[in-house]
Amino acid sequence: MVKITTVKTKPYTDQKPGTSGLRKRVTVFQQNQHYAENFIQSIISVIEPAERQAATLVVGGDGRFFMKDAIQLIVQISAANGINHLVIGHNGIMSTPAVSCVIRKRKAVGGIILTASHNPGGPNGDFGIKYNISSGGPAPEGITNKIFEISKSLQEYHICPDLKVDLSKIGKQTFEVDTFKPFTVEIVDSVDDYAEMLRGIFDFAALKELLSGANHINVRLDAMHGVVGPYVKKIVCEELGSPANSAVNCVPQEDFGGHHPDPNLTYAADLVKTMKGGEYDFGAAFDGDGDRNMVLGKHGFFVNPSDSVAVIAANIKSIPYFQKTGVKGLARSMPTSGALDNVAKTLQMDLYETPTGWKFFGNLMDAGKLSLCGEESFGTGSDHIREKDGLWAVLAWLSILATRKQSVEEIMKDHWQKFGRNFFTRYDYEEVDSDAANKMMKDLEAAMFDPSFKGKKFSSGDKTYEVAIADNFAYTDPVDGSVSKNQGLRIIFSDGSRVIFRLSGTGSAGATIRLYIDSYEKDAQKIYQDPQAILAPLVDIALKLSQLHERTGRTGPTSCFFVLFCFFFLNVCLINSCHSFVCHILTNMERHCTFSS
Ligand code: VG1
Ligand code: CO
Repeated sequence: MVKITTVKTKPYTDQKPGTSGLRKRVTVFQQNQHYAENFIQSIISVIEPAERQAATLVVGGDGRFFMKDAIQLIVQISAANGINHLVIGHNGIMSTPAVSCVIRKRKAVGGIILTASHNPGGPNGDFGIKYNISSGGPAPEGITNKIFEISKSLQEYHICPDLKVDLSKIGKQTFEVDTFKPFTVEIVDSVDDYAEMLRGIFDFAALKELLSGANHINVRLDAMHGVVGPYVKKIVCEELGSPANSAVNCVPQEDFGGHHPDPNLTYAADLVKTMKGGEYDFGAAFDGDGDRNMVLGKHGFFVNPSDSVAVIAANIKSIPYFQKTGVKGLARSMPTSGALDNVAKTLQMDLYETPTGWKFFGNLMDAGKLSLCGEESFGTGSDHIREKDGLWAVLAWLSILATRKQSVEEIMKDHWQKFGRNFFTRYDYEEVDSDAANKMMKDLEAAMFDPSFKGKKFSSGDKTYEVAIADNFAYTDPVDGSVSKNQGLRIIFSDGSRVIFRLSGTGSAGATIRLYIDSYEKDAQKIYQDPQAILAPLVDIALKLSQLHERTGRTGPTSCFFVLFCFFFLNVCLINSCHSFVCHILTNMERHCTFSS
């Protein structure tokens, strides 16, 4: 019989889940007494006691430092609170999309994911705990608010301190706990259920032909020492026949090898460099927990994430799953470029614009209104689960390559020709003083809400933009009517160009201000223009209007999309054979400007 102990504790005031769970430095979880215990108890407390004795919870994480400690606490606290059954990934490993898949398949009441996504790991890095509900999706705001409320008044938690499970042993372990029904911990293969799901979505025979048939393409996939490694190995290499050396950094590490497990041009620099060599036709990288993806074509041709979802939408019939389900609707987060809107309009599909964060897509999917969605922050996914899904996105792209028999670059350029092009950039100002950031947003909002603001003209160089709409984005969920306010300050000009300011909800220190710029060009003659030149006047206007630099004491962003511009140049100039000149610019610009999200 395992003993239950009730431990007295003091509530914390800062356990408010952000865009995607509670994220803090590892030291915050480790050094503050009962910090992790309190939050885990607060999560479990939102599950009705009456439900718990029939409840299954799925648990898994991205392998980062402190994950195994947190899982043992979840086991001990679940048992003491009368949860009946836990399903845990082998050695604790399970990607975010796989947890979503397993919650749905096992009809669990929910799941707990241990990850801080693309944030660095290790003893001085970040840790995170996220709660997902029975649909498999991140808990909506109604539930995360409840968790936060409980955490602010928590006086005690229940735990079975002597209960220990062996996370390395696949199979069931059962324990007698007090008067409860026997408590079962089931350790499952991290990949099996997820792989089976993908087999039902894609044409694996066609993908196998593409990756290992007579006229196969060469791919390079970088798991960045995150959780997706075992998935890539088993599915892409073993099953679809891609050679073993086409997948790199596939062993999950507690500190991600000391790197940021962030799939973008800065942090996936090794992949970019390898791709530039021209040996590979298709490249991709994933983040720590496997929900983000970056897609590259031959010679490092970069696919902007806002474009990626638009291309998948325009070619959606290449994926057998959608032939079966039909296409119910499309969605993007508000700051994501309007590339998807152009596809929706042309193909006469419904388009939804939601606040940042995957949790807002869930209701639309559950209600049968949404099939495919994406975010500018390297997230793409569909209603096969309720999380964004990095490997799914890669197989979606490979399905399009298999069907169209064209290169990534040809497909992208063809898309711009047909739908026009959205030029997009994002500037991140990380770890700025919170008070300064809040004040800047408040003052900017006040200026925007002045009645004279609408219709006002702003100029930079020879460009003039007239304000058509200025608001603080609020979203009313079309399914349950819930309202989410303060989702970003949005200025839309009369030509459709947009400037957006938003405070990040995933940082672990200070505030992060994000500035997003989106500008659309339909003229086929102009779609290969220098994006930097096109966006520069809007950046200039945005910075002047907000006084962002003056207010934060910064002279430039911590990171931005400029590197992306360089890659664009590289491609154009490769065609014009001025390769070495561009490489020179590229190296210089990379030195001055990074991009992360
Ligand atoms: C960021 C991105 C957002 C994404 C979120 C979680 O949030 O902007 O699009 O959904 O991270 O992604 P924010 O609030 O910092 O802008 V993940 O892969 O970190 O779970
Ligand atoms: Co992630």
